[in-house]
Amino acid sequence: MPQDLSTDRLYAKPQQGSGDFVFDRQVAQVFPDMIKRSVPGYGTIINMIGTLAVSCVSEGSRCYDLGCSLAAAALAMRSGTAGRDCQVIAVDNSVAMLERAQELLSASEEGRDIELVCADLRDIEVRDASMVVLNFTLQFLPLDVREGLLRSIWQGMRSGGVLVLSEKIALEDPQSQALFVEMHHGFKRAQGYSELEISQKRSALENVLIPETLATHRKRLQQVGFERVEVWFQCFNFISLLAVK
Ligand code: GEK
Repeated sequence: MPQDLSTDRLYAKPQQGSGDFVFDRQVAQVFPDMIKRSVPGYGTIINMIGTLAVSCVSEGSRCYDLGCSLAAAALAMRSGTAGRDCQVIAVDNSVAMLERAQELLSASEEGRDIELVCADLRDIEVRDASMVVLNFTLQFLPLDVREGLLRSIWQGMRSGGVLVLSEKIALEDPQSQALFVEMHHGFKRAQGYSELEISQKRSALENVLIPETLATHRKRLQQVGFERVEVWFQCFNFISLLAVK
C-alpha cells in the first residue's frame, strides 16, 4: 500500500491515552482515503446521490449536504443538477474539513458553485429544499437532538422532496450484530488496516459515533412526517435510507 500523506495511518501506532475521535486537520488530510477504506459502499452511495439528484431536485430549489466533510455529496448533487437552477449548500462545523473542502472545490467550476457554510448543523435553517443529504452525519449527534433536527429538516423541505440518510446501524439481534461487525472488520483488513488500527479506531469512535437500529430510524422519520421511507443501500451495518416528504 502506498504511504503518502493522503493515506490514513492515523491509528497505525499505539495511541497515548484514550482520545475520542475528532474531525481535525490530520483527519481532513487523509479523509477521502479513510472513508473509502472504512465505509463499505461509500463510493457507490456518493455516485447514487448524484443520480438521485438528476431526478429528485426541482427547479429553483435548494440542496443541502449536512455534515459535508470534504463536500463529496454536495459535488455529486451539483454534477447531477448541472446547468439547472438550484443552489447547493454544504455545511460542516469542522474548520479543518471546510478549509480542505474549499481547496478541493475551488479546483472545478462545479465546485466553485457550491456554498460552503461553517456551522453546527443544528443552527442551520433548511429552506425550500428538494434534496437533503445526511451522509453518515446524524450518528455523530447526541441522541436527544436527532428528532428535533430531522423535524426542522422536514419543515424546510418541499413536498415530494427527498432526504438521503446514511448511517452505521446497530442490529437488534446480538448474533447478527456480532457477525456484521466481524464482516466490517474483515473489509477493513482487506483494505490494508492492521488489527491495531482497527481496534484503536473502534475505541476512538466508541463515545462519538452512536448507532441506532433501522427500526428506530424508520419510526422517527415517519414520526416527523416523512411519507415514505425505504432502504436503498445496505452493506453489513452501513445503510442508506431514502425518506420522501
Ligand atoms: C461525506 N457527509 O463524505 N454540525 C456540523 N457538522 C457536524 C456536526 C455538527 N453538529 N457533527 C459532526 N459533523 C460526508 C461524511 S463524516 C462521517 C461525513 C465519518 C461533521 C463532522 O465534522 C464530519 O465532517 C462529518 O459530520 C461526519 O459524504 O467520518 O464517518
